[in-house]
Amino acid sequence: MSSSSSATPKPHPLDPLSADEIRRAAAIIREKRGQDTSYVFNSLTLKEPAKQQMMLYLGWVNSSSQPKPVTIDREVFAVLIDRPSGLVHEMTVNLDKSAVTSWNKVEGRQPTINIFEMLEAEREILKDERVKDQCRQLGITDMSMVYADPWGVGYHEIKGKRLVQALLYARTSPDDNQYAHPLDFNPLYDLNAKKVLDIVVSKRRNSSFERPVIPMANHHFLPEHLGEDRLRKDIKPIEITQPQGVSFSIRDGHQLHWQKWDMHLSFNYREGLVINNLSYRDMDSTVRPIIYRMSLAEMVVPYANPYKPYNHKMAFDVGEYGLGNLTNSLELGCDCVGKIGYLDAVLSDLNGDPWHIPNAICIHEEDTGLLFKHSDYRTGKAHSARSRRLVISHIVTAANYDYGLYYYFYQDGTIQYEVKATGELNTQVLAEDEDAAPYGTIVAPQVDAQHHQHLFSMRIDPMLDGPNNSVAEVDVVASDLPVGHPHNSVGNSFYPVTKVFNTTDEAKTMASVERHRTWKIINESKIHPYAKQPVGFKMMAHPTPPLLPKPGSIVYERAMFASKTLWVTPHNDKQLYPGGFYCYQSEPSENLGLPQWTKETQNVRDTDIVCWLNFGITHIPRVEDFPIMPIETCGIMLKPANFFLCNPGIDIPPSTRQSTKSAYANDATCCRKNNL
Ligand code: ABN
Ligand code: CU
Repeated sequence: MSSSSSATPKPHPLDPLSADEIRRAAAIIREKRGQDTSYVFNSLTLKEPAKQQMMLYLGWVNSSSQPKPVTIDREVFAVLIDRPSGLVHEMTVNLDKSAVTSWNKVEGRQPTINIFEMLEAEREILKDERVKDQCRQLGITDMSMVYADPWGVGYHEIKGKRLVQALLYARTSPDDNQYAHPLDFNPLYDLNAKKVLDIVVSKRRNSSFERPVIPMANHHFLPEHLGEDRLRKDIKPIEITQPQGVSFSIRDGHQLHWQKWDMHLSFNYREGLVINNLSYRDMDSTVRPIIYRMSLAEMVVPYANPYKPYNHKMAFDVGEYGLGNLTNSLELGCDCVGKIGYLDAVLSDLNGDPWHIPNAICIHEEDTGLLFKHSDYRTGKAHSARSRRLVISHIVTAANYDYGLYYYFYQDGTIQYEVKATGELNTQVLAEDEDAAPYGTIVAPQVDAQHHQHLFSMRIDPMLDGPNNSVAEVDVVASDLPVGHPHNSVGNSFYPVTKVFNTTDEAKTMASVERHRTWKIINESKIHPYAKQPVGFKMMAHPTPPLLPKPGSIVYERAMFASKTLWVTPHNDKQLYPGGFYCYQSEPSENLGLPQWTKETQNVRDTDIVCWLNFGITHIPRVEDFPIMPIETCGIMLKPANFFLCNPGIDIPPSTRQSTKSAYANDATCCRKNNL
């Protein structure tokens, strides 16, 4: 990632790799592998320095035994795949030493699939004679009208191969909505051998037909297809202007400053955007560290249909495909409006060459209504402060779905992460007389949008006023004293019950709406002078559905991270992905990631911890989600809770009619005329 405007002379240790660094790392690896050219570069990414080293570098901890490092070597973590054998090579390259410093050969594991492998798979699948023959049986002879979305298989009984199942669709024109014309068979394809291995034709469930007639009715949403006449004519422009420019600044390409917030932005092929070293400047100018590192570390989209081949639909869009790999290049004026700071991303392709995503990350400010207001009803004096948030976002396209991924920072210390799910429902074909219930909704004739969940896992490595933190669960309950008791005489009493987690086992917890459950990251060494409690930030993930597939199912065992709302683990530099590093085709019985790391009970109290906060949506598609889905949101929020000495936003200056350039709506058409 590089700033569109300025070059970075010397990288910060957490800066993503530059194009030049990617080129150099690939060259060092090529030289090391010599004549052997039977491999592709799966990923080349920054090997992040150990947290302990970074804390010294940042001055966030002091050590009498260890000096503050002035520079940290730039290291690259590379994953290569041999073709056709599928052997995986993990290599570490030290760019300062121009050397490969470690090389592991890994058997039986599948790394994240990248966009170049997906495009290659689609080309090969559509050339296959058996695929063409299946299309002919459905009455389709023009293969240029057929499209293949290569999905991971979840887990497959065929072992040792890098597999995708292709979901096939037809298009009536190159930019038609293909999800309106699903085909009824899925080729199973080996990415390393570049071969179709099998074709699975889905069976009709309650139909008199053996194969459906593919629905070819168009369900368009692009304006050029809808036609000018169908577009609304009564929308007047809203313009967002910031006549004095923006209130944020970006230093050295990745260091972001906005009012009292400071942070470092990074980006990688897997998690996409990563927020590092987040701090807030308090009223007395003390810089208070809050989070060391935060990212969307995994997600799973389990589908509900129990029949072949659809029971293999369980997308881990972070670990299987990579949010960085799936990131869009954003468009000024539509994806983000107003004055926008963009950062470009640089990833790598199958040859180990840099691959640029211009305008990958959008940084801007938004007015979010009132931050606070009070009117004195006696004097009529009112004071209102408007709330503004800093938005840092990127948008990913995961085949049919698109996810807007938004970090928000507010003036009162609130941190929010929001996912906006949009794009297109994943659809399957039905025969003319077939129904979809109870596993899907018929969103257009013969088009079945199967029920599913979107479950996300946020990795939050906190740093509240120091590296040692704890987590407390806070439930709000009615007093258990009977009505009439001296301490509950009229029965109104309720209170929060706080339980600090001591161990990884205690910390595996579920959301509870009835108990208004929240969690609090606290620093037990720092007692708030007024509240007489440890300083803290509360965490909320409401409303969070449970993972619906059953224990013992493939998806439950592979995505066990989603079976709890919160997990807390002791910090470990190697534990970044809650479904495991090699989650592509992971073995259910291995329970990779969080369940494996927490098999043994470990202390999580007053130590360096990581919180894994899960949230999501259970999506029963609506007809109105088709042909393109209006945004559905979910997310988490962190709020200071007895961290500051008062509302940290009280110093927001009042806004006025002049400062906001507000005006009455047009008299002739609106409210004032009607005295409203
Ligand atoms: N949602 C599964 C997926 C993501 C990206 C590409 C193909 C399939
Ligand atoms: Cu959905």
